[in-house]
Amino acid sequence: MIQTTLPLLVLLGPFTAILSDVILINEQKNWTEAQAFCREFYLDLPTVQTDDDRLEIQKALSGANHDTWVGLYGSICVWRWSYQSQDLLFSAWALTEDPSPRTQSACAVIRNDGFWYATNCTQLKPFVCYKGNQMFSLFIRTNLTWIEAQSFCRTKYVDLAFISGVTDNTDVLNNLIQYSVYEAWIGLSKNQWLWSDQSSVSWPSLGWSSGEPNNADGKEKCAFVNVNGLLVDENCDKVFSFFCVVKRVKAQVVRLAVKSSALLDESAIMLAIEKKMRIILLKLETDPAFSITWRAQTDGKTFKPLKNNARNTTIVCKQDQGLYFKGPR
Ligand SMILES: [Ca+2]
Repeated sequence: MIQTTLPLLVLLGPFTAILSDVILINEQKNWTEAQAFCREFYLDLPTVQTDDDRLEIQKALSGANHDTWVGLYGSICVWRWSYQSQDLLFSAWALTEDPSPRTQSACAVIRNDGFWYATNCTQLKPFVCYKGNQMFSLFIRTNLTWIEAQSFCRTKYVDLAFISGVTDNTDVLNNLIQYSVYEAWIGLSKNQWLWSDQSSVSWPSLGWSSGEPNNADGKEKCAFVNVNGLLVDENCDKVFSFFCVVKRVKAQVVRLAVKSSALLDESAIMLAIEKKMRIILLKLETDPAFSITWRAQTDGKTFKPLKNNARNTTIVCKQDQGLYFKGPR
């Protein structure tokens, strides 16, 4: 007996079927107002980290010639390493310290007891530079503020001390003990860059304009992109036009017919087709994070027998016109 079925296959997922678009809002707002506007009417200020992001920004700007807010801002709530804005995976806070976000002091020193203490960034102290490859260098001749020390270390070496584990901490401590230093800045502060949509910051791929971020007057905690699509840190109270992220969900519906000479085991057929579809989609899409779901017919079943045998091909895939999808950005 020939049994032909006509099911609907729907491709729809929380990640894959989402197409992200950026639009330009031609209203003058400060950074906080711009963020609130995007979050109320759209999704968020955009993350501009990859070449694709920069291309999308340029497209949204479509020849307009002005500076435009994006979602990058300096957080004072999260402790991060100065080096590549890395998260704090290892810590050696002194027991008396409160490294919670409520702490007002926003920079950290290592003391000659080997523990870290939060303190005011504007104090003048010796400091430890990070030379790369778990190598450190202690500077005691000139005491600097945390920002000055960061600038010095970034110019001369890699960054302020980046302590990734016990061994690093011991190495730095031994330097302090050797030169009888009470305490010194390490590269830990609560004033690092974050994206409004919580994307993690990939420091090496951020496209800063030349000489930026320079945190002029210590007040530049937000970032805009200039006409070249490059990032510039700026006072958050300045007003600019801004970009918002708009996301649309798109689904691709595929209708297919299956020819079988026996009664169909629906679940086995569905599994086999899903496998086949995954192989096809993986070839089409660079990002594998799509999902496939089946659409039930009005009778609650996925497949239903055709009344005649007009369709006699083994598997027919037909893409509906005008629908497409794209992987997550
Ligand atoms: Ca600046």
